Amino acid sequence: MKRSFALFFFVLFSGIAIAQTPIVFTGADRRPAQSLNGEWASIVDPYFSGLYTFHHEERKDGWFLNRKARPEDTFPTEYDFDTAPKLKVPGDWNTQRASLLFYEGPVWYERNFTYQPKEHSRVFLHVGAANYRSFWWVNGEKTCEHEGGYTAFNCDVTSALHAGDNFVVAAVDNTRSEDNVPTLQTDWWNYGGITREISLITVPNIFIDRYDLHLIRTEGRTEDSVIEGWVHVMGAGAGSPVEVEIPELHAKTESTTDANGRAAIHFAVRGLERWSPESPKLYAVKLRAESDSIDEAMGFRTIETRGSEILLNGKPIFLRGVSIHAEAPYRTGRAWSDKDAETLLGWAKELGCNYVRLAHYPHDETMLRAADRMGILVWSENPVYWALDYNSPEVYAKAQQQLDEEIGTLRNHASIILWSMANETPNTEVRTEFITRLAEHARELDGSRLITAALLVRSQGHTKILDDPLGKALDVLGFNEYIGWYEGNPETADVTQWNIGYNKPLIVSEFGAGAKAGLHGGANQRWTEEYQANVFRHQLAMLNRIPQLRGMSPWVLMDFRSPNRTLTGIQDEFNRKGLISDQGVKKQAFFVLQKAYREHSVGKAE
Ligand code: GCB
Repeated sequence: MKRSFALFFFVLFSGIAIAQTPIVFTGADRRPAQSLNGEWASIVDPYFSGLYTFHHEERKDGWFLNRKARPEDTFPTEYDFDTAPKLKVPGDWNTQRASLLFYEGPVWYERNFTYQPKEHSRVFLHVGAANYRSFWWVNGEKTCEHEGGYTAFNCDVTSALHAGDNFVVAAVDNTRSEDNVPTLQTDWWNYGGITREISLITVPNIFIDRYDLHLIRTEGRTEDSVIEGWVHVMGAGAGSPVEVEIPELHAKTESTTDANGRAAIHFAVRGLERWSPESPKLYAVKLRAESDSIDEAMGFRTIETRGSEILLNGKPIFLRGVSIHAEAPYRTGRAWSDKDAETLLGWAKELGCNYVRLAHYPHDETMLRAADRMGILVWSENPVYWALDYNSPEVYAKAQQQLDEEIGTLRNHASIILWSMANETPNTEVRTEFITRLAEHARELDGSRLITAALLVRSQGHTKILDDPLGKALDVLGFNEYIGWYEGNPETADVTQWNIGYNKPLIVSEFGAGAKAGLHGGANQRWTEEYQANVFRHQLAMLNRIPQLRGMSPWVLMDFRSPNRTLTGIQDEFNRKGLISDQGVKKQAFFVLQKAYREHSVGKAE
């Protein structure tokens, strides 16, 4: 018997349900939803014995059955979600329970809910993110598995649900591994758990799953506005009608799906106000297909390069930015709420930023909605960080899958202008091929934005050279450097020359220095606020001497947890390069940068 036949019979007769691959939605947060946020029962299972037998076979009676012990049982049931302690969802487990601060491994989650089915509809479990690998069952039936800790995914749970009482069980495993993206080494906390919001989304049988609407580039002309893109309708054949309407502009267009369920959109609009940091205008946009409709809130703007310029809506712009981790202000842990997003982006605005680099993985949709509203341009990043196994096709597939999910989910946010492919990767041929391929893939998915990456530079005496061959694949160059911190002293910046090997716009994606808030001393005494401020003064003067500098995002807005940072009394497992402490205390360097941004004394005048 051929192998495929054998597999077919095995599946047919073993009764094992093959879980579906989760799918990507655009605008999932615009759907009516039943929230599953709240308290979930949790069981910490370091040996994963809820999923594997003592001979490491996958269990048929795993903890996903949520079994209750009965008096007539002739065997023990050694787990019980009803008596297990709770964890808050969304939330990382590390900052919720002291014993889990450093925990890496599987944790089981369980939650009961009631559900009333609607006719002619499909139901998806929408997970904002679960780090890193997660397995999902509804009423004991496996519904999906997902890999990647920072992207949203949707599992079809329609057939597993029933009217009345239901339960969902998840096993979330944040074990680091060499062939994960990111890999073993990172400089941030490996927060585990269901870290972002979770809900049940109900859609009609035939529904809009993905769409892309953007303003076409006009090479500087702003009088004509043409919006183009596409709407994909899941379950539709050829010829199904699709409508896009912007009521405020009295603009409406109709199209029909092709054989792949995709309807091309192209329509001219009059009187469109372009989205920009000064005026972050969002329009209500209505999408309709069959019996489905979505109400979006979207901004329209163009982003392009011309020589070494970055043009927003046709005009040169300098990106006054800062890097941000998705770390929660005041309480630490993974950020997820509107309030977290508004606090972080509010600080960026106070600093004088028109731009942020959301490092080092895709942030959640809440953050992007806030950036859209607040008028902050965004660099969004794929977690291809440091030294992945660039030889491995499996690792490439994982990186591409995460990029597909990132772009697929976030592609309609006007705030995002840059897709970043990678951060500080080793300069080798396989790495260049790997990331060039990713960049090509990103361009195919979304030709309306710019592609970048944070590169490394090399030194020759006092000259820093940027000639990484990966620069060829990018529209905008990014690089990180730590003059005054990991090399030399603050004054080293004064004698540093720059040799940039490409005529492209350049963003200095990181520079910075560590300082403990409240620690004072001389301007050359490490870890003091004065030292950090001194590094910023010398850095800003130096960066201003790079002719093609078009932006910067110093490292980093707020102190964040990192297990690599062990200095007792100073770091205490926090990276202290924040301009603001994790408790919201502004350090001196914050005000140095704020002055430069407010006075526009850094970067080319716009
Ligand atoms: C870097 C990394 C960033 C680190 C930072 C540091 O170059 O890109 O993830 O946290 O340096 O503080 O060393």
